Amino acid sequence: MTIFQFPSDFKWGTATASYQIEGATKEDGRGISIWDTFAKTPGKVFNGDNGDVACDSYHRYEEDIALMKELGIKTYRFSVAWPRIIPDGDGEINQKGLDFYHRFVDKLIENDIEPFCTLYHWDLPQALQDIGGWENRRTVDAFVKYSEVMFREFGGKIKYWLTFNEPWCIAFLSNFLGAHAPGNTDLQVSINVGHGILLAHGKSVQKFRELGVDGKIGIAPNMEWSEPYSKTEADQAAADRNIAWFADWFLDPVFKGTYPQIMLDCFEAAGARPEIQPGDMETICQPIDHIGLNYYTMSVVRSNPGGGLLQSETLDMGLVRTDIGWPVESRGLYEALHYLQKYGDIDIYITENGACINDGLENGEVKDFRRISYLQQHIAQVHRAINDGINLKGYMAWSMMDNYEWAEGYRMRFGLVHVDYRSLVRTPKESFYWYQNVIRNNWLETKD
Ligand code: GCO
Repeated sequence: MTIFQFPSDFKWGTATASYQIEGATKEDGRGISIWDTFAKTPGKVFNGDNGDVACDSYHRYEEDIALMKELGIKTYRFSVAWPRIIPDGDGEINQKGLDFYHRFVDKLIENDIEPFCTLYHWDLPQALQDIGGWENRRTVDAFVKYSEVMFREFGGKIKYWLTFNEPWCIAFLSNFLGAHAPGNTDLQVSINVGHGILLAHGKSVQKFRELGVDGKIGIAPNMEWSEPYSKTEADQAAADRNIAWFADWFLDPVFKGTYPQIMLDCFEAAGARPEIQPGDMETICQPIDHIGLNYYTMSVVRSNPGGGLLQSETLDMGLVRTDIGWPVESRGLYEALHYLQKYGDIDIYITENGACINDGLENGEVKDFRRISYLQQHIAQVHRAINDGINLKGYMAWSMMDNYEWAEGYRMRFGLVHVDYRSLVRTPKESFYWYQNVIRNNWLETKD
């Protein structure tokens, strides 16, 4: 048996996002978001599922927080639905939306759970998409206004902030691959969108500093770690492109004020490039306090001229997969953490990590042992990274509970707590009790 002891101030947590859990999409003045529209567009989401009810956490948050308390988490990462705060994105402020998040955040604090707030986890007000979304600089300014409202209302109460969740998904998954709202399939649009959110990030960080908010702010990229199939230069370059697409494309501008050449070349070959106005890169490049890393899987790639945008292909290495089909390789998390060191010795939080395991209820229990095994392997790598001296401050499991898995609807389950979508009854899974033990002990125990 090996015991991996964690630092005493390590922040164990869980994560969710507004559209995935809240429901109540038509209540208390909430405006429409691009996910409401996308979910109701035939053929976009499995089974036509939408977030109208989801986990109904808008009404059941007290019950959810009681479960968090039982789990023992120190911190809870959630996102705010912009259309609840400013229904059309840029106009009137909706007091009822603010009131909801005040009640919610107060309840977390009352239970000694640190709120960790994401400002944008994909529910863009539809009215802003209608004027061009992130391609239009009015959307950028509207985001800064929305974030200012949030900083003024919640500054000091919420100490940990993230501007954007998974810029790669917002830009490329949603606007080049077309799999998420708004569903565009245009490389130039996706690059414009990426540039728009980077600008919004930079301006929002400037606002945060200007207001002297008592707290810390950063951004949460998702990284799929990639390794080359062989030692050839071509395969190495293919792996480098794969990593840079997720990470460097967004983090180089934030930390260095430039886009990475390797991706500029790649996009240029496909006829696309960022449209940069004077001052943009300086605005984007603001000192931040932490990086949130979302990590799920890794890939082995090789060069394949003619193989799509990245001129590469992903090989099936026969690894165990989760029920959503993603290969399990915890070492990728460790490598990704080391990779991020090129941006300096900055605080890092794992803001998402978890497994889609669809085991259901049997006799009132969910025996999701494959999720436990996934978490155990990944948390061991977290420990290894801390031992190497990486400034890793916390780990947030995705997800607190089963929820709306975007284009997959409700069929894919990532939760530590099972949700019956008919009765909305919550049932903690085996993994919940396993994680509860890890948190209580502040160590991870392995059998070998
Ligand atoms: C994410 C997503 C989550 C997903 C999770 C599993 O940030 O990718 O934000 O919302 O549900 O990653 O796919």
